[in-house]
Amino acid sequence: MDQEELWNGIRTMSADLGFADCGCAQIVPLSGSAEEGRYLEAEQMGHFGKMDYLKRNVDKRMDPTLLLPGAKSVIVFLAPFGGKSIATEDGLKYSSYALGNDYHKVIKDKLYLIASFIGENCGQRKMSRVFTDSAPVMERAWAVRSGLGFIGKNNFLISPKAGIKNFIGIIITTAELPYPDKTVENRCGQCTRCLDACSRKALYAPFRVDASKCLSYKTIEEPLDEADKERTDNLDSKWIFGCDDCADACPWNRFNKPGWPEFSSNKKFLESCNRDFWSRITEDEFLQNFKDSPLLRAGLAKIRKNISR
Ligand code: B12
Ligand code: SF4
Ligand code: SF4
Repeated sequence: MDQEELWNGIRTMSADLGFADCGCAQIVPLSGSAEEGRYLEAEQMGHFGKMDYLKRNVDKRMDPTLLLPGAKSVIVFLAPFGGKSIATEDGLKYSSYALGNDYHKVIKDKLYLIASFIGENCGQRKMSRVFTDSAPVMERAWAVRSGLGFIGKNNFLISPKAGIKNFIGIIITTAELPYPDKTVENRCGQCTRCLDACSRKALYAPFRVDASKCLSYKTIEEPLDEADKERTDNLDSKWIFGCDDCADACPWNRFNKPGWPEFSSNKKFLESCNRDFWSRITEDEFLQNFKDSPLLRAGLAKIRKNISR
């Protein structure tokens, strides 16, 4: 297969597997780029909080050939999770990305099929690795470089075709592809809805997130022993896992594609997970009920703490 045929095959498979879009970019080291500048700025300003994994492997983050020697291309896929967050009748809110099966596995299973296709059809065997939120890869930066969209003032990769509620999946491969020469200009205009919606002021300026203040960090990533006396959700409702305020405020939601069913498979069950449920459930029951869910990452003790403060 020549490069064009290979790329057409990848695009067809991507659509057949339900991805909302895909794009590719030639690998060049990001060291010295604007993306690296913004990353190092965030680190130096202490915005990564206790997410120490962001401070490690910065060399790999800036150079995908350190993850796969000889890599030539990054292929980026958008997996729609669609939908809105949910709230229990007593006001506990769960983020829209967490209503189904763990997206890492769901997306990677599909990416492996595409990686096999690349290996089988390149003439000589090509190597590929698949990632989704699982390694030091600058996923949003590569999505932009692949021509899939622009970074909004809320930091999201926004696709003019497929909106804002999309996970990013990545294949890094030694195969070469016909790289499209397209960039999507920022289309936020004068809008500031996401900044206005962020109750924590974690979005402290357009395009700038202090992740250490973000409710997504607070409810999932922040170590349990970190006291957070300032936490003030509104009186009627409380984010228990993740936060959608800056995403839900965005007018680009109207371009969202329907989310994959796997990403909302626990919706009904979570709607019943109220304060009483969380006070009664045992550790074993939690592990059993949430073994395939993104909520497993936070753990029972953290979720209980999120409810109590
Ligand atoms: C750490 C992390 C977090 C942290 C920090 C987030 C942050 N904004 O930095 C926390 C826990 C807070 C978090 C929250 C969320 N996350 Co998160 N997170 C990540 C992770 C693992 C690394 C991100 C990172 O490196 N952050 C550091 C900052 C500095 O880098 P960045 O966000 O990638 O931003 C770069 C681009 O914007 C790039 N850039 C490229 N072109 C341009 C152009 C301009 C003009 C600008 C300004 C920037 C820019 O420059 C920046 C620095 O290089 C990625 C997966 C990955 N490996 O990339 C997922 C990821 C970013 N998260 C994701 C999701 C879904 C979320 C949540 C929506 C979950 C939720 N509902 O609670 C929230 C959204 C919060 C928000 N407003 O961003 C998705 C985003 C998908 C998308 N469409 O953008 C990702 C890509 C995971 C995935 N594979 O789908 N997350
Ligand atoms: S996810 Fe919530 S807390 Fe984090 S930046 Fe967006 S609105 Fe602010
Ligand atoms: S809410 Fe408005 S400013 Fe924020 S990302 Fe969406 S379009 Fe851009």
